[in-house]
Amino acid sequence: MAIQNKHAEWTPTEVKEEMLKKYPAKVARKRASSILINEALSNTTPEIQANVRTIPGIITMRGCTYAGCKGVIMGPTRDIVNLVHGPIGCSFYAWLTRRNQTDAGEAGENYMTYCFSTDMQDSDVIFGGEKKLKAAIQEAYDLFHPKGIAVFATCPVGLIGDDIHAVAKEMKEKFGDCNVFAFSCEGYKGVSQSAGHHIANNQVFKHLVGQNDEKKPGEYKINLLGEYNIGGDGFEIDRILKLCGISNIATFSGNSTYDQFASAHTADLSCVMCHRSINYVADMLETKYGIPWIKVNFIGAEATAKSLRKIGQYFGDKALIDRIEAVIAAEMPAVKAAIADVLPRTQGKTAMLFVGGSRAHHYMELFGELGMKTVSTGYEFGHRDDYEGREVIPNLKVDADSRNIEEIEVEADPDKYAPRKTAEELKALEDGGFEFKDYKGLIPDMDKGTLVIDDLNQYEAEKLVELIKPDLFCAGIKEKYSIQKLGIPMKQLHSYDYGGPYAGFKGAVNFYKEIDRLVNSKVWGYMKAPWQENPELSATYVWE
Ligand code: CFM
Repeated sequence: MAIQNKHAEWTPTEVKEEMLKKYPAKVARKRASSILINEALSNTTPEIQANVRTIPGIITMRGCTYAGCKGVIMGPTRDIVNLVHGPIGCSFYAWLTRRNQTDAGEAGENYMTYCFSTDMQDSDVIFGGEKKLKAAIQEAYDLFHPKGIAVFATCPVGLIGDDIHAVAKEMKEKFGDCNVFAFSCEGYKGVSQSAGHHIANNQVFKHLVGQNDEKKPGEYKINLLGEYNIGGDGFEIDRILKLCGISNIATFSGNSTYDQFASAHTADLSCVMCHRSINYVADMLETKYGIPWIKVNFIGAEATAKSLRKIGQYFGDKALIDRIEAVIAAEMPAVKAAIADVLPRTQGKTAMLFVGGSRAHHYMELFGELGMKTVSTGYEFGHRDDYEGREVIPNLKVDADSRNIEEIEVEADPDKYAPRKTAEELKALEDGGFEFKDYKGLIPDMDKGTLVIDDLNQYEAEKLVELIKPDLFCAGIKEKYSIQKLGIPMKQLHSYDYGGPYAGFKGAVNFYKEIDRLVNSKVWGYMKAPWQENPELSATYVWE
């Protein structure tokens, strides 16, 4: 039966039951804890199960630890050679597949267009791959003389026990003018790419941050953490920051360079976009150097304005605050005009968002601006704090998988620690409602009765769409075609379907137009897959 694009009459409890019905009892029990019907209580946030292993047999939307480290955190850095120690596929399939853009300028170094790999073979797995790794590092150095070479471990490297850190150290000492460091980010290391973020955060902090003390020009210096310049988002944010007179010392890691990481400790405030992937660096920058951090969101015009105002409030300088207001005033008319144009066609439509570890939350802002309702959402690999807020962190269960990831000890630097604000200044800001180190999570922003689902899988996604029939489904490439075959428009929120930017003011306008086009296109409603008319095969599960 083809799905009609109208709202179904299922209650959230029935939807949940339907989603779990086909599972064996044990699987259903486990999945039930990850499917939450939001009660949106005013005093407490309901608890969800997150960051646990995907049940074998389930087709998850998640990626691996290596993907989170090499692809997500280090991938967007253009002048570090990212060398993958492993079979060629791990490097090849991570080669320019994430749309993190970069602009190296006329003479800038850019190695992102290269695919570096040790191309491990059977014999390396049997006899060890360290020699080959050494040779590959040497070759990269001879060819490019980069400032840094980062080595990434893939699954077989961990299994055979190659000591990539020893090799990196040896080569670093040998070269003298090239920082070589390694990441033990084997794909199996954690339950998802989230573990890779943490591993990358640790190593970037240990090996890169704090290397360059040179004072950068600019008055209001910030770091932008957790912004990866997908589809040019970072370019738009940088444009706005520049207009406001705010200097971005380092972006972790969209359009970034070696030197940005090395200078991050000279900024006076860290602004965290994607909390999930980079909150560790934000905390470490504060502990070691005294740089406070705040949560920001540049997805959505209102959210952008709010974030800019928050930065202005932090620095507390009238000239900056006025300039920020002037920029908002200059940018908003185009945004308002675009909303007025699309709103009659988008108002009241519904969306589902299932993306990584932060966008499912951030994009709710943009849909809100379009008058659209997010009826179900969830992360692939968010932790409970991304859902429920940072206050749950002390209560998070440390299981075998989290214990696998190194927690590095960071202390105040004896020479470089300098609190950016006095205790009184901080208190005055906080008394005025300013929030440092805070992230409230996704659940409090969801309406009562909506479904929040962690690690949604292929089967549940189809079921959810069948039952609730949203006007739009947002996820990634793995989900795209199965959703479209159900007759529902699908927008990729990882890669933006070759579109973007969607951040900032100009990005918001791009997004409004794109969503208007998608939710008002009739074509998906006409779709009928061949098997919907003539089923060729029907089957039952063994336990039925
Ligand atoms: Fe952060 Fe990201 Fe995301 Fe993420 Fe990602 Fe991404 Fe993402 Mo894809 S760092 S958690 S690991 S915002 S690649 S730019 S879109 S899953 S929601």
